[in-house]
Amino acid sequence: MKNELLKRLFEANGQPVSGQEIADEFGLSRTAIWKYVKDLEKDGYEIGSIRKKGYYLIAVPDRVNEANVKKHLKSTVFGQRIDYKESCLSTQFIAHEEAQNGAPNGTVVISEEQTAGKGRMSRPWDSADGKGIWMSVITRPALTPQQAPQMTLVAAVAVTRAIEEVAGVNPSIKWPNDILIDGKKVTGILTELQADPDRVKAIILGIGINVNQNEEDFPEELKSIATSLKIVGGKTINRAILIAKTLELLEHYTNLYVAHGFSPIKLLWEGYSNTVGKRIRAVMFNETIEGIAMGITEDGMLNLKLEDGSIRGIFSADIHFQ
Ligand code: BTX
Repeated sequence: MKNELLKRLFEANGQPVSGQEIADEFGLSRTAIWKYVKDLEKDGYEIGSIRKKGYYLIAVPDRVNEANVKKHLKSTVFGQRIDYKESCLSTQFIAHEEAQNGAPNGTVVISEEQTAGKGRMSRPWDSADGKGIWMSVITRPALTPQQAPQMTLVAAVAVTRAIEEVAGVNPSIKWPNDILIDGKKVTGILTELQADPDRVKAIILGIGINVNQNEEDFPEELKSIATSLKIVGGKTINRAILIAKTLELLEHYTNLYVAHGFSPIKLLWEGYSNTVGKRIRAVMFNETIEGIAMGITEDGMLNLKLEDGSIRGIFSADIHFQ
């Protein structure tokens, strides 16, 4: 009911909405509607009232809750179900549990802050309160587990394009999962899998975007390697709009990948890549190799040309430019 009331207030565009009419429509008392209004005010909405006319919306909190995101959403599946938290350990933990319990394709867990946000290999992910986008998208594409790593690249293309469109900046992708601006990390993507041996049950895409942090919001150890869209572009970005655009493009590119294979994604990815052609050091969990990045394969592997001229494909590594 609270969401319904909010929707009506949004739709009225600042004009009053009659509490009595809503009460009648839903078979509630006017006091019940008034309680929902008070509840919305607790959530940070500013709501005015005019005697005999009703309630009107004055200001919306800078929150990435369901109503604020859905207002901008154009996707048909991704984001239709949103689980919003003010705070949590990690949206990734929640999404895993929800996926195991049968959450539908496109379910999104969004949190204002994470107190134990995580990157790959259990590294920490700094997730300041109200400043970024910390979300996990549960996808259930018809893919084999071997095709799952490509979803990191699908997500990277979607997020990069969304950032470009909404913030008007020029990000590039560092293989496999970093999105950089001016050489600093603005986004990280964590892809985790729930699968049977022959089919994907769910791919949980954890997406962390630094949006409205100022320099001083980053901890000391990240100041030289991390940046935000606000630092780069000089203006505050509406996070709800960026989430909606990201979900729209993520749905579009996931469908493209499932229907037409990796080739169209590969082309888009290479257009954004800052990795191809560079001399790099690739640190994997059991070895480190050096070579020139030649491009990605149809499987999403990064091809490295080694000193001896041989080509080696790698699926997952931390890469350093030399
Ligand atoms: P990664 O392992 O590639 O990057 C983690 C590394 O990035 C850290 O070791 C640190 O050096 C640096 N780092 C930490 N926080 C930030 C930050 N805010 N900005 C830039 N650099 C940082 C990348 O892993 C994958 C991150 C996914 C995060 C999302 S947020 C929603 C979801 N929930 C969750 O717990 N993780 C994902």
